[in-house]
Amino acid sequence: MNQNTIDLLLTQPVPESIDAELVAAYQVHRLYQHDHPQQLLAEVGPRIRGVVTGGAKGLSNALMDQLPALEIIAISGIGTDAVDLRHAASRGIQVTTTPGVLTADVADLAMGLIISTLRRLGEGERLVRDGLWGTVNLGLARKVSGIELGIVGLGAVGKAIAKRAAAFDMRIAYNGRHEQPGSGYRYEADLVALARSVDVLVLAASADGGQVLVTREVLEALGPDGYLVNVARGKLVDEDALVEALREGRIAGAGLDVFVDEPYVPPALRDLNQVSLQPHRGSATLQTRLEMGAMVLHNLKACFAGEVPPNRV
Ligand code: 8YV
Repeated sequence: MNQNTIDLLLTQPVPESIDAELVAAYQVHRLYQHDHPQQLLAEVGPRIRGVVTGGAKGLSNALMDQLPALEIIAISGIGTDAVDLRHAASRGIQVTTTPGVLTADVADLAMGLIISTLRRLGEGERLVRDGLWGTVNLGLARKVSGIELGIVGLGAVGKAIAKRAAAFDMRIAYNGRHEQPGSGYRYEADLVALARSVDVLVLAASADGGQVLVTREVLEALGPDGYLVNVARGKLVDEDALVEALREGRIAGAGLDVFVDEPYVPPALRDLNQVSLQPHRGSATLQTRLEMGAMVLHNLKACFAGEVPPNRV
């Protein structure tokens, strides 16, 4: 079959070379380039057989339902929380992800946010850039090496964070659905108790269950000397409670790569100095995005060849 007859919908950009490979094999339609997406959907929606999207963006049921010929949702990412898997299954639509290749990047960013937040790198940089060195006293930071680190979700990313944290002499505890005997880290079944016992709580859990893990109570337990770092999903946190806790000094600071309603970031968070912010950059390195793109291409190819895609969820 001539693959060029297959119509694909891209909800967000992919690296140039991956885009070129998609264009060589498929009819590519770019939803993100359209000011009037409904116009594009009215025109090509009935022909679309594949969607390429990101983990955070996913695909709404409303959009899925405008694509009657859809066979595959190829996620460039690991999170499936923004796709209704049951709805997709009921339509016989396959969903694929790109596991493994982004683990190191996300763990690296978690360490970056821990260091940036505790050592106040953003504030220091702003002070230097603003020409205020020697005029304004930044105050002392929080030592990173040797802290007690609580990891929420000891999956691939959580384990990669633990491995890196060990090199910083951090003592590691974790919370998750199950204890993982043999991990070598302290398990704490109660998230409030974990928050109470650590200096930094880092979120690396999946949001598939739709649950808010970091509640007011968890933030209270983290306390005025505790920090929250999130490289998983914004919706795992009660964002309003987080803003309040930060404003009132009931936690010490936060390092955030993800937010409830991206790309919206509550203005209060942008105003707070003790917060490090990133625009969802966990897997955003060229090397990793190329590997993710290659997996997306394999998954699409297998699906349209009538085979089981290698990374079907
Ligand atoms: C990116 C992610 O947002 O893997 C995920 O679930 O959230 C990130 O890697 C994204 O998927 C990039 O397309």
